[in-house]
Amino acid sequence: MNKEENCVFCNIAEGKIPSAKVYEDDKILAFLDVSPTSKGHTLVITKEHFANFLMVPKDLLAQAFDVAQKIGQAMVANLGAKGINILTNVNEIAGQSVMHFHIHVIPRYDESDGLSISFKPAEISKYNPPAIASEIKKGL
Ligand code: DGP
Repeated sequence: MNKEENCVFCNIAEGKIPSAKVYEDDKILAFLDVSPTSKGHTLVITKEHFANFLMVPKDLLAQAFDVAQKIGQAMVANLGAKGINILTNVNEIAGQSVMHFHIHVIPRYDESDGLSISFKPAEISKYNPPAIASEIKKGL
């Protein structure tokens, strides 16, 4: 299994750094974020080291999202969350600070909790939709 010696999440997965665990099996671990944006903010990781979402094999990715879904359901049922944000950042430009794949599962309670996500909408015509769609399709 691929591990990185100085990776904080590899060290959490190996139990070398303590964490408040929410779920664990042989491949996946979920634990509370040390800097929570709301009560119960949880991170789901693969125990094996992958730098980000784009690098994770699809069977493992499916397992990680399955755990994220169950945790989201438990947050609604047991913490009183009124909604959930699922977030996975890829690279620094997108806000990734720990370079080990993780899914944020963020319970939402009201407008004044710690998270605000805003989109600055532009006109879609600015981006030539058929050309952009065809560039993306070429890579699939
Ligand atoms: P991101 O910015 O998407 O890479 O999120 C990384 C998250 O990891 C950030 O919300 C804080 C959390 N984090 C960083 N170090 C630790 C740690 O040692 N323990 C725990 N529980 N969370 C950590």
